[in-house]
Order: sequence, then C-alpha cells, then structure tokens
Amino acid sequence: MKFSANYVWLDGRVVKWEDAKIHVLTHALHYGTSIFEGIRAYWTGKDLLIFRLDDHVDRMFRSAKILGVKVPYTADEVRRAIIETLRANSFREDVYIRPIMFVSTPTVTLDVRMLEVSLAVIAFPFGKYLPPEGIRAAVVSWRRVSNTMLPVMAKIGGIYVNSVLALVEARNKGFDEAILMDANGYIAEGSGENVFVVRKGKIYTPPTYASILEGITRDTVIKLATDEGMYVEERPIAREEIYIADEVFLVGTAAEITPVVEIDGRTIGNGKPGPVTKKLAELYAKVVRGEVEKYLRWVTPVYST
Ligand code: PY5
Repeated sequence: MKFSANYVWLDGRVVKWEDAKIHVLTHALHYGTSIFEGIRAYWTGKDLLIFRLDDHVDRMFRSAKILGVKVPYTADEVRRAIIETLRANSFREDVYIRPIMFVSTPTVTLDVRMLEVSLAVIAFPFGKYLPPEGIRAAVVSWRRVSNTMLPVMAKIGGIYVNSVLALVEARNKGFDEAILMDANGYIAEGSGENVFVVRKGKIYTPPTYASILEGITRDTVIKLATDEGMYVEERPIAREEIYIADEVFLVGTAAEITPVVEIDGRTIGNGKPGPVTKKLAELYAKVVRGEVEKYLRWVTPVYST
C-alpha cells in the first residue's frame, strides 16, 4: 500500500505532501514523545463522513495531559485542522486520517513540560488494514506493557514499540496478527486492535485494567451490541478461553471488525467468521456511512457543513 495525498496540514498551514518535513533533532523522533490518532472518514457517494471525530480529538488531549505536554491548540482548532485537511485534498473515497502532536523542539532534555508541540494532520486514501474474511493470530511472548510502566490508555508514539515487537514476532511465525497478554497473563489486545470473544451467545472483552488502549471502536461495538439486545461484559479473559471461544474478533479504527478464525494453530468455531461477528461487522459498516439514523451523532460531514 502506498500512502500519499496532495496536501498535509502542518502547524497551521496546508503544505504540499512532499514539503511536510521536520528536523532530524525533533524530540519525538528520539524519545517517542508524540501523540497520535487513527481516524477514518467514509465516502457515501455524496459526502465524506468522519467517524467519531470528537471522541478521537478528546483522546488526543487526554494523551497530551498524561504525557505532561502543553498543546498550543484547542480541541476545536484540531477538529477544524482535520476538516481543512480533507477539504484541501478534495477526497471522494474512504480515507484514513492520522493527526499527530509531537514534541518538536530540537533538544536533548527529557523535561517536556515547556517544549514546543507541533501538530500535523496527514490523510490518505485507505482500504482494509487486515483481511476482512478472517485472520490467523498468535499469542506472542511479548507482554502488553503494564500501566505501572507506561500509560497504555494514552496513544503515545513510544508505547508503540511494544506493538511493533509483538506484530513482528507474529509475522515471523507466519501469522497475520499478534495478540498480547497483560503482565498477569490475561488477554490484553492485538497490536493495534481490541479483542472480543463470543461464548454461548455472550460477548466478552478485556477490561481497561488489562493494560488496553480504551478503543473508540471497542466502545462503538459495546454500544451497538448492547442496543441490539446482546449480552456484553468486560472481564478478564484467560489465554485458553480464546481457543475455545465460538467466535473471536478484533476491533479498531484501521481493522474495523476483523474476524479471527485461527489462534496458535487452534481453529476458532468452525474456522469461518461467526454469526455475531458478521452481524456486528455489517451493522458497523452501515453506521460509519451514516446509514443508521440512531447513530448519526457519531458522524461529521466534511463537505456539507
Ligand atoms: N489498541 C491499540 C494498541 C491500538 O493501536 C488501537 C488503534 C486500538 C486498540 C483500537 O483503538 P480505536 O478503536 O480507538 O482505533 N490502532 C490504530 C488504528 O487506527 C492503528 C495502529 C497501527 O486503528
């Protein structure tokens, strides 16, 4: 997949893609002091709809607070920058949006409190992140970094080294995706997705104290399933429980709802995406395109406002 578009938003200006450059002594490049989001916008044929824009921007500010940096923008300015980026590129297809705040001062100090924070918004056409027909996953040996060591609730660049190592381990073993356990040996999440399991018609997902990122798609799925009258519970999930689940699926902005059909060589269910996964994936696909009245509050139109 080649990532590109015509324009990038960088510190208040819309610049050409090839001109969106930063210095090699940028703090975030050395220490991972960046805060990013992954957001999708869906083309309906008439307009481009950003999914849960406010929630993603709010999480950015929460991540900045946790890191302890001062952001020189308001949430409204970040939302407007995102919309401006999409309009500048005149996208008429599904896109992925990557807003990133990063400590940009060229310095060696670790004291980020007074350092400069830059904001960039990069957006580009994007299709599927994982094969939607179902993936093979491995529980990897790298554990999900614990809340006592790094704030996993924050989407901070440096924390992603954990995900990179996990995914590389899974791919080296021939699997599509990694599933990480937390420090206590319970299932935490995928390298870039939250995990759900279905057993006897009930849906379970690890709680926030299992060192997970509080995913916005996870929240969406919990709400959709609950509204559909399904039973959903947040509780610790043991490794062996995912082997014997009827269905397992991963959720995230990039992954959307991806069925897992095999884990560590064990077939999940009958090896095909199960009915609960399919039902939720179909509903999610409609909701993000603004086709379900009840959830219109979650979409922000780019061109018609
Ligand atoms: N857990 C981790 C570690 C994540 O990186 C992500 C998102 C999620 C869960 C799901 O969060 P949300 O539903 O809020 O997106 N991952 C990025 C994404 O855009 C991609 C990282 C490669 O989906």
